[in-house]
Amino acid sequence: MTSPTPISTDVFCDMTPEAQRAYYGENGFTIVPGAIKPDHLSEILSDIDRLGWGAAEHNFWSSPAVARLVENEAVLAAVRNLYGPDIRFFKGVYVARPPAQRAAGDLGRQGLHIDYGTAENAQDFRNFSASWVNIGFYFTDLTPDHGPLWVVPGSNRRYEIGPGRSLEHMAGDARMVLARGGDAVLFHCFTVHAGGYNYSQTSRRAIFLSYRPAWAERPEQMAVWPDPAIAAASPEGRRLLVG
Ligand SMILES: O=C(O)CCC(=O)C(=O)O
Repeated sequence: MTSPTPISTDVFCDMTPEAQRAYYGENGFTIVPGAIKPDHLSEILSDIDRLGWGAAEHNFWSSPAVARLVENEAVLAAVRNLYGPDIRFFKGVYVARPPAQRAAGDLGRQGLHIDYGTAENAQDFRNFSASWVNIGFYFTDLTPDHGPLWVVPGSNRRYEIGPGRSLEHMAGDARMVLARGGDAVLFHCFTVHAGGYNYSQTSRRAIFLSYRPAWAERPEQMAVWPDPAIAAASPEGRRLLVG
């Protein structure tokens, strides 16, 4: 796959809070370089080996070093800067991608998608929170062959796209992010992105932690418009009101 110059994580070093908000609003993602200190990262990697985690691990609490990431100061400061002081952590999963052979015709990455809505698991209604951010903490350096992250800058502001459908028409605008082990990438729930496949010799390891502003608690039941309003509506109105 051809790609313009990868987005350098250096751009994000020493960003002011104002610049971070502006960049995130414009592009739908931001990076906290070196969010995990080297000693902490070593602890995490040895815990993962010791505990024998496989391709996905939801009980990441079993590693105290990994669980500490939920309160990572640098990342929480960024999330609060972007979403306000009152935030909640609501979802997390560790994901490992072992080395794989490049198959003829494959994209070299997952399909482009957004995390809002059905996302990777149609049964997971937490992804329907009205506003949230997914954070990829990368434990290994990403390279073009080692699972680069792909993002479509500005796709968070594209209102015609939605979850659960092909977004490959945006592939020409996708940029590679070569995060380093210890970096955290924050992507808005509407930002189009995809994780790269791993054609290297070593496993690609990361954890994805999701936060939302407190106000974006998922309602137990979707509100519906009153029946009389629907009955009185034109066909166009009904299309807008029903479902
Ligand atoms: O593997 C990655 O870097 C991205 C993962 C991803 O697409 C997701 O969590 O929705």
